Amino acid sequence: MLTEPLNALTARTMDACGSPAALDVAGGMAVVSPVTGETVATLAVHSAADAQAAVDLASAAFKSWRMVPAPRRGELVRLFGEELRRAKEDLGRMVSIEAGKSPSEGLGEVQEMIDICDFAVGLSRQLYGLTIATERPGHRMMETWHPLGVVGIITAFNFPCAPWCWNAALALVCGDPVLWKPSEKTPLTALAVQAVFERAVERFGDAPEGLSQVLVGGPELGEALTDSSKVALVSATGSTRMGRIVGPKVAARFGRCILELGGNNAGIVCPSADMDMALRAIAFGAMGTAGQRCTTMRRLFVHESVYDQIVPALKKAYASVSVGNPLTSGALVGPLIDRAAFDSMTAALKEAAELGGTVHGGSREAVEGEAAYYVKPAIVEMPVHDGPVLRETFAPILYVMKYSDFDAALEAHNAVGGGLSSSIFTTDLREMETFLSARGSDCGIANVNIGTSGAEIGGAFGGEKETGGGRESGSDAWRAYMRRATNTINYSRELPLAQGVTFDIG
Ligand code: UN1
Repeated sequence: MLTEPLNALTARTMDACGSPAALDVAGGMAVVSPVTGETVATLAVHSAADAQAAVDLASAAFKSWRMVPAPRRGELVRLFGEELRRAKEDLGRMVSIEAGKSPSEGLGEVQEMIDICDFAVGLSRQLYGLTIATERPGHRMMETWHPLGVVGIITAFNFPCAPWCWNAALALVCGDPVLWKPSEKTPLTALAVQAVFERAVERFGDAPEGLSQVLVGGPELGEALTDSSKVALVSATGSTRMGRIVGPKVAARFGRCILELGGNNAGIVCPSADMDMALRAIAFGAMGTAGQRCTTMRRLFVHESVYDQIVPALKKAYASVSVGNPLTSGALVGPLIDRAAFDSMTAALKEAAELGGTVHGGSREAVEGEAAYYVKPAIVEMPVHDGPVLRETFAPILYVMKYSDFDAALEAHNAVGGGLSSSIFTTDLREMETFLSARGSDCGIANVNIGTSGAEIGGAFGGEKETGGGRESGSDAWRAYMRRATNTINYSRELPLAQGVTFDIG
């Protein structure tokens, strides 16, 4: 039981995060919590002109921030990581209020931010390029990495802060100011994070004004970022539909893009799989965050010899999973974000049934009244790999298909638009290595004996095909936030031309 109204809890949590944002602006943008369907705040919105001013301020900040030594820039991110640790519980609660995540998942999202800050601090001393052998005597060739410019970050409701931080922590150590356009459904978490960032800025002392800014409002603010030649890189997380708009706009002005779009992630359960482990991994991958992760497992191919072993166990787990208010109940599955999500889930299940699918679950649950949308996750046994199975429906639906031939299963696995994440459950070395090979999973993330979701920050995160091709977070993703210069230095007294070309002016 909540001991206070949700809007009071929201105000108290925002206050604890240090956010000065007014939460009851007359005529402002309503922020609705999916937990109860209540409006928890009405916020002032930025105009397109405000966005232009923010871009200009960020451009000015770039001029000085790029000259600050990278390890010193890392110090700001180190302080931010410290402040995040202090604010973890409050930020996690904001994620739960705005996105409907369980406390554990809300805190997990904040932990991803802390982890990427730690990563970025180390990176701030490792932004190095290669020294390359030259064909000319008395010459040296090397690569230098320089700050790129202003980075625009567009984020989605389902991860209201971690993806911002994957981008921002790297961008800041790379010498780039950041401009954040959060989802209209989750602006409060963004404002809370910004307040926590401001605390780090204060302790840091001499960061330029406008190094990190948040733009609250509608699509016209995203457009201001995609259309401005002063925004060097746009990193956008969201639907493939959104990416189809953002990508061409940024490309038309030769800006850079990192796109992290929809997935249609699948698992393959092979005859030799550890069934208990597979069951648990699939349950989290498919039902966690109420099926609203871009990495959610949406399709499952099960070998015919183990189908009757694992599918009944899965159906049991689906029937018994707890669905409830994430703030009060300890339930594993919280609400869908809104009515539109519920409608698209219902429509997909109807379509699946029309194609011969057997639907288990999927009903609306009576939790928190008419304005909140809680559902029993659905598992659908499909006779065909077709229709809604080929699309991403952002809801907890797992389509299960039986297979007999591994290669055919692999082919079906790859026969969808999305290319984000994938898993194989096997203890057979041949199947495992085939899945990870050039003819295996075509996704940006390919896992063995773990689910499709819950990636660590140390790896590059993103996917192929309609997922957009971008990579964020760990590994060498930092390179996207910098520009590379190839430098050739002649320290000889001669001027030999490359490729043996002569040009003797006498
Ligand atoms: C997303 O859903 O946009 O791998 C990001 C995961 C998380 C990130 C998901 N670390 O599930």
